[in-house]
Amino acid sequence: KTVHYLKDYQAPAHSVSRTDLSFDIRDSHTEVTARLTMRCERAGAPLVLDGSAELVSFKINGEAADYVLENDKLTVAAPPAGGFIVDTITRVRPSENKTLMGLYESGGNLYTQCEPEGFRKITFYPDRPDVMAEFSTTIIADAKRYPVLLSNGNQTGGGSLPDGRHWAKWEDPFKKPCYLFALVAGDLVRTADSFTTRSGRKVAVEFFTRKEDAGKVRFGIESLKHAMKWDETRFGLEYDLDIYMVVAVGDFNMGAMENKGLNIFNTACVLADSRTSTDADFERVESVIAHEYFHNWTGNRVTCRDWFQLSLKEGLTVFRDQEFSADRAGRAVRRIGSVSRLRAFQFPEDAGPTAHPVRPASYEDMNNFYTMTVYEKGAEVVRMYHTFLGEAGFQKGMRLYFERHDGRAVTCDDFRAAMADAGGFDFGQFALWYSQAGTPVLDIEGRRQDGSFILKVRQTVPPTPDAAAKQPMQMPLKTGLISRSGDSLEFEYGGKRGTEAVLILTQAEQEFVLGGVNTDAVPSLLRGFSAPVRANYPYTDADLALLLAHDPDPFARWEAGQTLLRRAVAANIAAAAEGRPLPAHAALREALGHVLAADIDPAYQALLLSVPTEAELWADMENFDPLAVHQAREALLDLIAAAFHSRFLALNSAAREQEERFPDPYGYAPEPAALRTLRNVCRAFILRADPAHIEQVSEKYDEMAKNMTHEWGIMSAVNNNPSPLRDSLLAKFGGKFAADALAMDKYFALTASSLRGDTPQQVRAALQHPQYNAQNPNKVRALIGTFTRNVPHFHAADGSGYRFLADKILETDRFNPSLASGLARAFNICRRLEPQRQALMKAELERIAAVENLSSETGEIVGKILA
Ligand code: HT7
Ligand code: ZN
Repeated sequence: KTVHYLKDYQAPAHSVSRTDLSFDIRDSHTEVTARLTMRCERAGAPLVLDGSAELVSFKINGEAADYVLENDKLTVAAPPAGGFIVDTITRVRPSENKTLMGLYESGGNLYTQCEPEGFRKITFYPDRPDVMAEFSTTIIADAKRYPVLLSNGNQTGGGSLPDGRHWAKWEDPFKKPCYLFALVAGDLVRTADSFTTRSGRKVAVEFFTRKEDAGKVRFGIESLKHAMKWDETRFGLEYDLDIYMVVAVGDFNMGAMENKGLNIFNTACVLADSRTSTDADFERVESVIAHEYFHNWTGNRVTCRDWFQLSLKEGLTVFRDQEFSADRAGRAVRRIGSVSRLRAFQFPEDAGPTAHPVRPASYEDMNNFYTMTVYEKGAEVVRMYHTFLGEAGFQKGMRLYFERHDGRAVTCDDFRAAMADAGGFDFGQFALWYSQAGTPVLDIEGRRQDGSFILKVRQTVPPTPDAAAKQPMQMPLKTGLISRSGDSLEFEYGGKRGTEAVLILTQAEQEFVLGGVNTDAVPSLLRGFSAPVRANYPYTDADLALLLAHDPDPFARWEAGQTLLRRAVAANIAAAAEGRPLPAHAALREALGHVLAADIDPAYQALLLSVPTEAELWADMENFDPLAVHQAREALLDLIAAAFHSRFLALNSAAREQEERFPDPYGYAPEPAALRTLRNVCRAFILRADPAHIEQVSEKYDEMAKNMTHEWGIMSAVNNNPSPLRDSLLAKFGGKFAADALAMDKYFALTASSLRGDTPQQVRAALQHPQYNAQNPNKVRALIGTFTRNVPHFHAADGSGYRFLADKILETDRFNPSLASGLARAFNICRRLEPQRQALMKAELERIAAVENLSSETGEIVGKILA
């Protein structure tokens, strides 16, 4: 195995100023002709090109050249000094390529995916992001089979050829690394629109889909135009080409790809209509469309020097898409959603065998580093700059970043330097956020003393597999104080008086004196989740109830409720372990009663009523039995459902009445969507308390199923129901949406998430369903991925869930290693489980590791978990 290290970085020995490509698409294969205009940048260095395609011909300056081809590297020992031309011809077979990397076929059309190292599957090239060139692409293909021929930049030529073939030439005037190259050829329908930039340039906006999906692009187009406008208004950034194209493809490994001027999207992240998409799907489309668009500046115009710097573009662009979504609708709800995701998925990654810093120090396979840490923790790191500098200071930093680095490939340190220089702020210690893995823990105590409130903060960063000893980090701790009567208290800090302050943590142990406090106070800590840490404070339940009722910071208020709920689950676990009756949770019930009565945003109310997921609850646990945690959580949900049954019924009908008052009540818009979120929370509690209610649901299903959000909410609420009515409802759902691939993903997810005893058999049966396709990542994630989050079935005590997953990983690894290694991450939890399950999981991991020809991607993940 080859491990790549950040410390070994060397600037490229050869640059490429122009890349002229020609794709001759034939039925059995595609012939790729590449002309690279190169220059030697380090005298005497050999020329090394990456490539795994079938090489037909290789010339330097028009002459056949001597080369060695080994381990997907072509080496010319003594290339010319100065400038020279490399001409290669390669042959690729897209219909045989099931990895969905490089040039591949999906539904008869051709698409590319080059990030991070897919370009080398197409031709021989210095496949690294710091080699940036101007590209031209000529595509020649049968005009009937491939009427649409697209690549990056602007179309500069095209026409008909003999034998029913045609051609198109595209030129991209912006220098780019090859990972941003894209080509699409196929029979696609174009939906056109336009956007006029703030400087008055008209940009053509074109979306391409299969014919049957053309009716689902309107929302994506509107989202793009909102994103273009927002980037001008909030970041001062304008689009630079004359055309922006988006292509939807059903077979795709991730959400979408920001290729210059030609984004390629997983259908799940661009297509939406309210019959087949939930409100959450609409929101995802809006944010992914925005994310890819924002990459045009943060990623494409300024790119990464090397793949270790991936968070330079991804963390920053996630921060930008989060801010866009927050500005569009519901800042508080969006922020809590991002924090929940981080805690449920990134915190476990940071505490497990695959933990790595935001800027990893090494990798075996780069595909494994498109992680929650690089993306979501990376976005939190960017958010901390923003918290320290404020909006104006942060934007000044962004302007300096573009001034210094436009058109270049740079590092996270360059970004940090721009923020420091623009803001006049010392971000020296802040570098540790890029090099230290692990979620910092803050143990905080508070006391009143001589008219002040004193906070003592101890900071520890836990050991991770890459490093045992850690240094304290620089971070902002946004803090307020709440009086016993629920008022926000004023205090003095840093020479200012106000109700909130950003305390700057830098040391392992630090005291902060908040002056002028002459009354009893409860601290409101980590407001807005100002740093990606775990914060502990010895709150009493009464303190938490006070914060839940009165904290003006929506995150801190929600967090107080979550802490009460976490404590209630913990109390259930302890009682069950000791054979005691479960507690009655009177104080929690009282607090939830106030939440139910509060006149607040329904989406926020829904969040306040949500019990932390198992993945979040496991965060504080070692050596645990997942079933015991699951049962304790279920018991708490049962108690809440029973205690407030009539309130949930009333809230649901009140929300329905409000929803029906909207002019387009069932189309997507943030306000009715918020009501539906609350209604679906109510529905789940109602059917939990009264399973027999399924009969009414079944009778009235068609009347209630006003759009996919309603259908999804109803189906989720009945999904664990033991009645055969649940099976007939699910079968009806499957029949109704049989022709819609994305809606069928929901059918498979429902099948795999049911807590019913027959779920494993139903999942196996679904593998044979005519609409299931083991080569389609959306389907595999909907069925198998969902199953890995079904706690009682995946963690079945006999190990059958683990065995099932291992079988699927091995099957998938043979044709799509990225998809397989993603599935393997479900085993990350291994060493934190109780010994018996740990042994069962380990046995499956060892079975995978022993397989000959296992991919390096899956091998890296499995190897780290077993290490
Ligand atoms: N930058 C894009 C990454 C991506 C990708 C990576 C590996 C394999 C397939 C892939 N498809 C897209 C996505 C993004 O962050 O915008
Ligand atoms: Zn991205």
